[in-house]
Amino acid sequence: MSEEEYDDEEEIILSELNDEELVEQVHDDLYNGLKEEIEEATNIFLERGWGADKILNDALVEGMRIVGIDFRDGILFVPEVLMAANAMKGGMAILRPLLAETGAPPIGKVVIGTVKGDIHDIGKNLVGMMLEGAGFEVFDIGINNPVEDYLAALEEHQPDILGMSALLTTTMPYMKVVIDTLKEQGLRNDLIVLVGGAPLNEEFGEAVGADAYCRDAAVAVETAKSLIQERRAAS
Ligand code: B1M
Repeated sequence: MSEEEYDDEEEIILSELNDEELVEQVHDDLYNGLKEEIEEATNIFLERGWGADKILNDALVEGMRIVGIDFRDGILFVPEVLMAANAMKGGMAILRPLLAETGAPPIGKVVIGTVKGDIHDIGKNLVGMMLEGAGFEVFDIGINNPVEDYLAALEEHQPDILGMSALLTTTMPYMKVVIDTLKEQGLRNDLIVLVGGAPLNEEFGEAVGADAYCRDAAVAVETAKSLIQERRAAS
């Protein structure tokens, strides 16, 4: 087969796929780190009336879950996963304003960041977006944050909530360093501390002294809302 014929046969017109095929294709395109295709597919879903949360969960997050499995099993390596993450961010950037759409005044302030030694930020970004969408004012301090950066952000923004993210078993204990420092400095009781990330669980959240562990972004939003309400009712 000539190169031209091969190309012709390979070309997939995303807009001609039905919803189910397009979801499958997004999983494949994420796997292959194809950012433009992910952006195009995200826009097609929106044109077809899909909600931003459905696109996020069924197409993007599920695609990233598949990438994670092959990364774990040594089938994909860091450069490929970085490309997948970059493609995912392309889709998330389109969905961000939709997830964050809210006319309501802020219901609370949140400082959120990934802990020292850890550069994973997709989940944290998602949590930040969903919190914004729920009406919180969110200050995202990025990745690889030593305790000093958290303290500086708390001082600057005076939030109601501190959110910490960790994706590695080697970095998750750093959350305790941050919380212990807050205690030492007499700041702990002024804040609701929420923690999250794939390797954490409820027991870990309790053990490090957080107010709650959040399994995913939706739980983070619900927990943030209910703990803020409780705290305001108590005062
Ligand atoms: Co990394 N990595 N990675 N990685 N990576 C994992 C985490 C891993 C589980 C993969 C695997 O082996 N299966 C594994 C950790 C194993 C372990 O610790 N036991 C791993 C490893 C080993 C590594 C390196 C060490 C690899 C290496 O270099 N040899 C290295 C470490 C770098 C470092 O941080 N110092 C590394 C590097 C990378 C990339 C840079 C290539 C890339 C990150 C790109 C980026 O984030 N910009 C990457 C990725 C993408 C992954 C996987 C594949 C996907 C993570 C992700 O984005 N998930 C991941 C495998 C996996 O988790 N399945 C893996 C999607 C995201 C939506 O979910 O982040 O869980 P998640 O967030 C959820 C919830 O956890 C929760 O809500 C989010 C939304 O629902 N949540 C919060 C998260 N944070 C929260 C904070 C909150 C509340 C809820 O605060 C209020």
